[in-house]
Order: sequence, then structure tokens, then C-alpha cells
Amino acid sequence: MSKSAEVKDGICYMCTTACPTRIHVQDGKAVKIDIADPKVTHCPRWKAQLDFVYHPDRLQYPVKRTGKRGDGSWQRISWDEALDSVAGNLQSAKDKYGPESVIFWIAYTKEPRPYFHRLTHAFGSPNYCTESSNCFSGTWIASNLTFGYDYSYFTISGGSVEPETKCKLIWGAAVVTSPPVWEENFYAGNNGVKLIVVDPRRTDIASRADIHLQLRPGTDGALALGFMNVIINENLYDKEFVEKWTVGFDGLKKLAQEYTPERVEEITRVPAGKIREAARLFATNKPGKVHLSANSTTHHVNGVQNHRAVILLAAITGNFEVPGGNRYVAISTEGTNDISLHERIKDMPPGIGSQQFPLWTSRYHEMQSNSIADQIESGQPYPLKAMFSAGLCTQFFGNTNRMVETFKKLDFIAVTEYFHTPGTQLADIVMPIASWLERPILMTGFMGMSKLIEPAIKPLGECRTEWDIYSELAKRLGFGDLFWDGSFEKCADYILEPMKITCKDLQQHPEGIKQPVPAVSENPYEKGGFKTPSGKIEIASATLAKHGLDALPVYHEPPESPVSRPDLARDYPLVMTSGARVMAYTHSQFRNLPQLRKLMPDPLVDINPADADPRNIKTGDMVTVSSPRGSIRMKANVTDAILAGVVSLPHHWPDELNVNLLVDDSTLDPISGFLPYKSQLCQVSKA
Ligand SMILES: Nc1nc2c(c(=O)[nH]1)N[C@H]1C(S)=C(S)[C@@H](COP(=O)(O)OP(=O)(O)OC[C@H]3O[C@@H](n4cnc5c(=O)[nH]c(N)nc54)[C@H](O)[C@@H]3O)O[C@H]1N2
Ligand SMILES: Nc1nc2c(c(=O)[nH]1)N[C@H]1C(S)=C(S)[C@@H](COP(=O)(O)OP(=O)(O)OC[C@H]3O[C@@H](n4cnc5c(=O)[nH]c(N)nc54)[C@H](O)[C@@H]3O)O[C@H]1N2
Ligand code: SF4
Ligand SMILES: [Mo]
Repeated sequence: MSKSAEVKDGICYMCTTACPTRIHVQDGKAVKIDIADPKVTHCPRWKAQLDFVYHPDRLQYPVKRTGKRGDGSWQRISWDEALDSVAGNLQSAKDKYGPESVIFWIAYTKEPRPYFHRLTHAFGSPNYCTESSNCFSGTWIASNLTFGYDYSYFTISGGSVEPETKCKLIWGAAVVTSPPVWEENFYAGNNGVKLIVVDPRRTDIASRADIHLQLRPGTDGALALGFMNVIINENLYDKEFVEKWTVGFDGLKKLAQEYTPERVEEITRVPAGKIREAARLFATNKPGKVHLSANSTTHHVNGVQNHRAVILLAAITGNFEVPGGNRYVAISTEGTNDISLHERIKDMPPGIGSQQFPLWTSRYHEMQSNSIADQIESGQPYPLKAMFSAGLCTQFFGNTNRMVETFKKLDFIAVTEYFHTPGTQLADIVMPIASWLERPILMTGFMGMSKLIEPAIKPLGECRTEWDIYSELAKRLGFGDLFWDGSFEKCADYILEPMKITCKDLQQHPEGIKQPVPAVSENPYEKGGFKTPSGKIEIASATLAKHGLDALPVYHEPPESPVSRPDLARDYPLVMTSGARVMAYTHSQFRNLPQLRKLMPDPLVDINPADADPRNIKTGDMVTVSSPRGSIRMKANVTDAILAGVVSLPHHWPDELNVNLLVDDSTLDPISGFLPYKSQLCQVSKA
């Protein structure tokens, strides 16, 4: 007779929010999962975890490719053969071309990153690249250059509505993307808090707003300067704060004169009257709080400057570091040991993209993966020959077909994955990884909590943990000692050392050990100023100027827009934004889980009736969306929720449904190196 179920602590890793769960285990099998936080019960993804973990298609043993890249023919091999082959191929690239010839790429997943980062630099390569090449790091660098602080100030997940908040300016953020703070934001409009939403789509939250500004994608910087124009000229800014705590205000004042609401209407398509109304509403209902998306302002060639212009609204209105405004939120206890070995890169050749985007790569401590294709093709400043990849979803890359063809030029690719993906089709060796139910997860000081979540079940088949795979490779590559000879406990001890706790302590306290998060004084900058070169908020950034970039948050048209390229717009008249998140999926993941797939069976192009009617397109029709890079086919969703002249496409569908086949990879944000996923030209026609 089987025993009754044992209940173990777990973490939902269906996205990187990492919500705590309770896992019911019977006879070694997970049979039920509960979510601990009632605020996330509405998230559909955690309910599908068991279908994910026990999916019949999960990779359960290592395989090697037997045919040509892309053929999809595989042969099962042993772990020894897989690890020997990966280590052997990485070593031979290192011997022939130097360790820098190996790219280390890790996708969206966050949990294994510290170990992966260490593997990269222990091997001797500077080329640690992640999905942050196009994610929140763009907003991070904007905040860092301007305030010297973290991005967490301004993102939806970085803080909630405080009782003092009187006005909330939600700029391009879809609150559904952060389930733990969904409700409080969703209902913000109902409790007397004034709500302004800036989004080309009428989202749920936008439909509840006092004012919804529906802008042309990529023109955020111009709209923010339009706000500045009204706020400065109507004397609604906080003079005392601006004088005492900012540099460059005079330059901003001058710049903003060019952005009258009427001119901004021409650029953004938002009516001038609404711009005035919104700017006044925000500047006079204090304290106000600005919340931005992790990427809707930065997935453009002018992204970082757009973002800077928006976050400066909080500064010039004196809504900075006041209760109810944008405040620094400490979320972690200080002081874990960093295991990345990042200090070693000073003795290595320049990493990928570090010559093109030195500001971003040096501050963010990663290399810019959007430069991979150029470097593989040119071999400059040195050749790239092999790649070790933790998760590989080729849909991530702009102008995907070019990237795929370029990856094929590498001598060797190894991937660790859950399932076969379009990315694994390029690999020579694919290794199956243990899921978050099957691997230990070390939490270090998040919200003060340190905890070791032990695996709830044994890895399926021959799946292995990421840690295990990296330390086995380290051993074969001759630096096993840098991976504590495979001891996860010793690695954890080292990470935890500054907090004066050990792995054993955590094993003895499965409920976790809580330590105080350092209290933040009301105005942290009053002591010692801001952590910028001037010690003040840098409206004009000395660092940007030093790098030969615009010091002020200037607006530049997207290089591919109806305004900048009227010639191109004759054939591609519509502006395309992409990647607005949907609840059912995390990027490319979970299309194979029926209970989630039924929530969004097909990708849909949102198109306004004003654009659909003349093209004779009705909801449900198959349409072709084309750009100068290529074309894809999807079903149309005719809706007036999207601004006329703009189409919105979902991201990360595979193969011929992949929107990034259309995205330009040649003109990138000069500060961050980001792709313009959200401001491209396209044409839509009935297929
Ligand atoms: N369910 C789910 N949740 C997720 C994710 C997921 O894949 N699935 N991904 C996670 C990740 S990695 C990220 S980075 C975050 C992103 O989270 P968010 O940034 O909050 O969400 P998005 O849906 O990417 O974009 C927000 C809004 O920006 C609008 N938008 C599009 N173009 C523009 C523009 O040019 N300007 C302005 N102002 N708005 C524009 C879109 O219409 C959309 O409503 O979500 C995280 N949460
Ligand atoms: N057009 C467009 N493109 C976009 C965006 C957009 O808005 N529009 N958003 C961008 C943003 S913000 C982001 S964050 C990226 C996300 O882009 P990706 O990083 O490509 O995101 P995913 O599809 O979630 O993950 C990639 C792969 O990692 C695997 N994986 C997941 N967890 C693990 C793990 O623990 N270990 C290993 N080895 N593999 C794992 C998954 O199975 C999947 O195949 O997309 C970017 N691309
Ligand atoms: S937000 Fe949803 S999918 Fe993400 S970790 Fe939490 S429950 Fe899981
Ligand atoms: Mo992201």
C-alpha cells in the first residue's frame, strides 16, 4: 500500500518570479502542487507545472546529432560520452583559437546563472551572454546613468501603491506580467488614485485609466519631453528639488521647448489636449508614482534615452524618494560572495559587443549577444568557434534567419534543455536538465530570506542538474577545483559566507533563515548624494558625454519609421510592436501544455479596423506580415484596442510564426545595444 503524500517546499519556476509552492509527493512522484501566495492564484501557469515536468516529450537522456544541422536526427549517448565530447570540443576550440572563441549563452532562466557565469570565466572566456542583452538591463542602465541606482525603482514589480500615492503613471507596462502585484495595480484606478496609462494598446489597465495616451511605438521620449514642456512652462515642477539635486536642467528646459504638445502630437499621434491634461494631472496630484515596463521603452534604437526622459518626470516633479512616490526599495540583504570570477575579464580579450557598447558591457558585466552574428561573420576582433548554451531559443534573436545561418558556421554547439526546440536543432550535443522540482535551489537573502529548497523528487530519467553538468565539465577541463570538486554544499557555503550562515544551517532550517534587510533612510541621497559622477541626478549625463553620446535625454526617431523612412513606408506602411506578454506563456515556453495552449491556441496579429477594412481583413483571416527582412503568417484579430496604423504581434512562436524573423538586427541602441523589437515597419495583407 502506498504511503500518504509528503508535502515539500518548492518554487514555481514557470517564470522567474519564483513563487513559493507546496509539492505533494507520493511514492517518489509529485502528485499535486499548491501555490503559497494567494496573490498569484490567478496565474494559470503554476497549475500546469506537473504537466510540464512529466511531459512525455521531456528530454531524459543526452543525445548527439547524427545528420546535418537542422535534420532532427539524434542518437542516444551516455553521460560520459556527452560530457567528454563537450569538454573535448570546448578544449580544442580553446587550444586552437583561444578560450575567447567560445560563447557561453544562457537564456531567460535565472537560477543557474551564477554557476554558468563562473563556468564562463573559469574557462577563460569573457563571453558571458544572457537574455538580458534585450531585457531589463536597458532600463537598469538608464536608471544607473541618471540616478546611480537600480532599475527596481520604476518597474511594476519594483514597488507597490503606497497609501500616500495620489497619481500613478503606468508607462507601457502590462501589469498582467507581474502576477504578485497584479491586483493592487489593477484596482489602483478604483481607490481614488488617478491613473494615467501610456500604451499603444487599450489594455485592461488602460481601459480603467483616467487618461489613456495611445502613442505610436518608439516615440516615448518625445511624449515625455512633451510632458516636460507643459510641466516646465506652467511652472509645475519642483524648483527647489531641481536646483539642489539635479544637473542639466537648463539644457532640458531648452530641449523641451522644441516639444510643444502640438509638435508632440505630430510625432506620437497622441492629441495635444490629452498630453496637456495628463502632464497637469501627474504634476498636480502629488505624490505621484511612475511605473514602467521592463522593456517597452527600451526595445527601440533610442530606447535608453526614451527611458531616461520618462523616469526624469519623477525627478523634476519632486516625486523622488518621498512616501508614495518613486522610492528605493531594498530587496536583498547585502553581502553574498559573488562567484562569477568577473574580475578575471580584465586580462582577457574584449568580449562580444564590448567595443560597440562599452558602457553597457562594462556596467552590466555581461557581453552583448546582439553582436554575436557580426562577430561570427567577420571574425573580428577574433573568431568565435563554439558555443555552450543553457537553454537555446533561436526566436530570441533579431533577424532570426540570419542568426540561425550564422550559428551553423560554428564548429560546435552544446545545449542543455528540457525539450527539443528550434535551438536544439542546431546543436551537436543536447543534454537533458533537471527541472526546479528535481534540483536544489539556493535562495540568498531575497527579502531577507535565505533558504535551501531541496529537490522534491529525483530527476526524471537521466536528467541532471545544471550545477552537476557544469562541475563535471569543469573537472574534465582541468579546473574542477574552481567548482569545489563538485560539492554544491561547499559552493553554497562560499556564497553565504558574508551572511555568516552555512549550507548546513539551511539544511537544518528548511523553513529558511531570515535576516534583516538594511533599512533605507527616507532620503538616502541626503547622505553623500547620488552615486553619479556629479553626486546629483544627471539630467545631462557626464558619462554619456564622455562616451561621445548625447548627454541630454534627446529624442531620435526610430531609424525605421514612417517619418525617418518615408521611402520604405510606401511598401511597409504599418508600425509594428511585438512581444506584449500573455498570461499563458513565458516567452517560447509551454506551447506544448494543452491546459495553457487552450488559453491562446494561435498567435494573433492585432490590427485596427481602419487598417483591416481597406485590406479586406476580418478577424480569423490568415494574413501575411512582412518586413524588409522576411514574412510570416498569422491569424488577424481586428480590434480598435490597437492604435490605427500600428500592429501588435506576439513573440517567440516557433519557425514561420516567429515575429523576430521580421526584426532588424543592424541598427541597435547605441548605449545598450538593444534590438528594436517594438518599432519596425511592416505590411499586412490577406494571405
Ligand atoms: N505571462 C508572462 N509574464 C511575463 C513574461 C512572459 O513571457 N509571460 N515575461 C517576463 C519578462 S522577461 C519581461 S521583460 C516582462 C515584461 O513585462 P512588461 O514590460 O510589463 O510587459 P510587456 O507585455 O512586454 O509590455 C507592456 C506593454 O507595452 C506596450 N507597448 C508596446 N510597444 C510600446 C511602446 O513603444 N511604448 C509604450 N509605452 N508601450 C508599448 C504593449 O502594448 C504592452 O501592453 O514580463 C515578464 N512577465
Ligand atoms: N519580438 C520580441 N522579442 C523578444 C521580446 C519582445 O518583447 N518582443 N522580449 C525579449 C525579452 S524581454 C526576453 S527576457 C527574451 C526571452 O527570451 P528567451 O531567453 O529565449 O526566453 P524563453 O523562451 O523563456 O527561454 C529560452 C529557453 O530556455 C529554456 N530554459 C528554461 N529554463 C531553463 C533552465 O533552467 N535551464 C536551461 N538549460 N534551459 C532552460 C526553455 O526551455 C527555452 O527553450 O525575449 C526577448 N525577445
Ligand atoms: S508568476 Fe505564475 S508562473 Fe511565475 S512563478 Fe509565480 S505562479 Fe509561477
Ligand atoms: Mo525580459
